Amino acid sequence: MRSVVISGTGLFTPTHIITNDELVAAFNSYADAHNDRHKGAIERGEIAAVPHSSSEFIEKASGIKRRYVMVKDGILDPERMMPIIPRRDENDQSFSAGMAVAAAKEAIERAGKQPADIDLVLCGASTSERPWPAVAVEIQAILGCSGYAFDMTVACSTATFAISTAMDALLSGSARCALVVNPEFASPQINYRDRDSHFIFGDVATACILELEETSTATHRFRITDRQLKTYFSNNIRTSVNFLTKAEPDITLERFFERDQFFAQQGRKVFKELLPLIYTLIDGQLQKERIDIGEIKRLWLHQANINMNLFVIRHLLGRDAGTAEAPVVLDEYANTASAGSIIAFHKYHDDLASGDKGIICSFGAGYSIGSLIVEKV
Ligand code: CO8
Repeated sequence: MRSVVISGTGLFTPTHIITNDELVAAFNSYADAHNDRHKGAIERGEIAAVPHSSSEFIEKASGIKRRYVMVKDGILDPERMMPIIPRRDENDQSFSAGMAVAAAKEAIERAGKQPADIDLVLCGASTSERPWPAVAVEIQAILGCSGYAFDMTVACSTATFAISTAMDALLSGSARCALVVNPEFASPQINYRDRDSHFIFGDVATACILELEETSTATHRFRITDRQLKTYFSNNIRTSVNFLTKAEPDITLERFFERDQFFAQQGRKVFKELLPLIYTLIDGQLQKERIDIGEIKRLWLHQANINMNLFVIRHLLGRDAGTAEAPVVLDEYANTASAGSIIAFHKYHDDLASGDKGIICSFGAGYSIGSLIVEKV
């Protein structure tokens, strides 16, 4: 039977860094100014005061120490709490395409391919700069790829779902070589005035080249031996930003700054509901493939929250794992939505030997879970 390999990966990391301390200082200045402005209403009990955020809480609750962003200007301004991103002309390259192309070039080189070898470009991210023309088609044109291209999203599981979609195309013969890119430009979608979520996301782009094993020549190739995709509807991680907002009868500028126009979640509920779904899916997948967890050399897990990952690891292994076994990148990158597990895979796979097995697993909004068992060729 023919098999599909990931034959190259790439990573684009933005240059601007925001530490927890910087973010918290801006939030607390915003909170103080807000509380001063509404002192009377707060004292009368009409509105609640905005409590301070803290770096200690963020690191303990999430494991995040800092994040990269495409644009830092404006985010730390307590009067604005939003990046300042001038509108790009339609003839200018989009941010997402630029991020994706940078990651793609590294993946193409590592796979030993030329852009013209690629006849399918799949661009998948949690948020998109525009609905159409597809960013994937723009990326296809910039790189000079052939064939066809399209965008897709399954929130935090977009990368694993896109890899699976690319596999289908390769196995059916509708493509010979696929590029999957995940430009996660998350920072403008964060509500920097919301203490519960102002620290969660960072920007990044990842890329993977997929092809049939028989055409691949790269040194580091990973055969995908099994894939499990699963979704369950939940509003616990949600954004309601959409093209209908501007048609609402009582539309105002303030409406665009309301909570539901940004990323919002019930973090505790997500924790409680999603965890059992994740380890049940992985347990079932290993059982189906008759693989003992002891044979799994590496777990490249979704990078949203360190405590979630520790929980999944303890359930699967019956013990804690070192970072060599289950790499952590969220301390440096924060939650990068669908790119997280791919950053971990990209940075921590070269040392594995032929025959070594690992799991790339993403989970998040939807709810959605995508789990790939891979084996080094
Ligand atoms: N500073 C200080 N204290 C705080 C802060 C803060 N910033 N925030 C909350 N607190 C307080 C709370 O008020 C609460 O106080 P009290 O106990 O007095 O009520 C206390 O700290 C505990 O609060 P929580 O219960 O909310 O804290 P948790 O321990 O649950 O941690 C987390 C919060 C970190 C959000 C955690 O719940 C979490 O990470 N959950 C999992 C979430 C997850 O994995 N989500 C995945 C979403 S990503 C995804 O699917 C992609 C979506 C699309 C992305 C779009 C791009 C933007």
